[in-house]
Amino acid sequence: MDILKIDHLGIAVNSIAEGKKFWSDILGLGFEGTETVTEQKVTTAFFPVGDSEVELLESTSPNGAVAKYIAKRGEGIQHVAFRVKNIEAALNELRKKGVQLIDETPRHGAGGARIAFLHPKSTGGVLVELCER
Ligand code: CMX
Repeated sequence: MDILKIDHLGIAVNSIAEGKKFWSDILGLGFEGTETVTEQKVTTAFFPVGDSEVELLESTSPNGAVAKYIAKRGEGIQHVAFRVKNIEAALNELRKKGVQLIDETPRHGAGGARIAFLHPKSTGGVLVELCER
């Protein structure tokens, strides 16, 4: 499978407005505005860093994946996203290798990306996102 780069690091926060104070106001990263992905019950904010990005994730619902993550572990890095050339080919390869997929087929993510998650139980405890743009 062709993994091109780390696309972004997803960081779960209670509030993007609060999180932005560190990532943008203090570190000086650019702020590209927010986007709500209703299907994922999350509002996202991207901060470009060189060829990758930091993504802050604020839940839109108490039963969303990000809210559940914060309730269990507190704020912090929630997932690592790899940019792949062909997401279907990557999922097929991982399926054959016995990796537990959360998404059998790609779904819609922020910024028009097609994304799919791999289960942390199959990856040594890290929620991994594949992302094709
Ligand atoms: N990183 C590492 N481990 C995680 C995790 C994370 N982000 N989220 C959950 N886990 C662990 C839990 O700690 C738990 O481990 P134990 O069984 O050892 O306690 C295990 O995975 C299962 O967790 P759970 O609480 O039983 O199940 P959930 O209902 O919380 O579901 C998961 C977990 C990963 C399947 C679910 O959160 C999911 O489908 N995530 C993918 C979607 C997502 O996170 N979307 C938000 C980002 C949107 C975007 O970037 O666009």
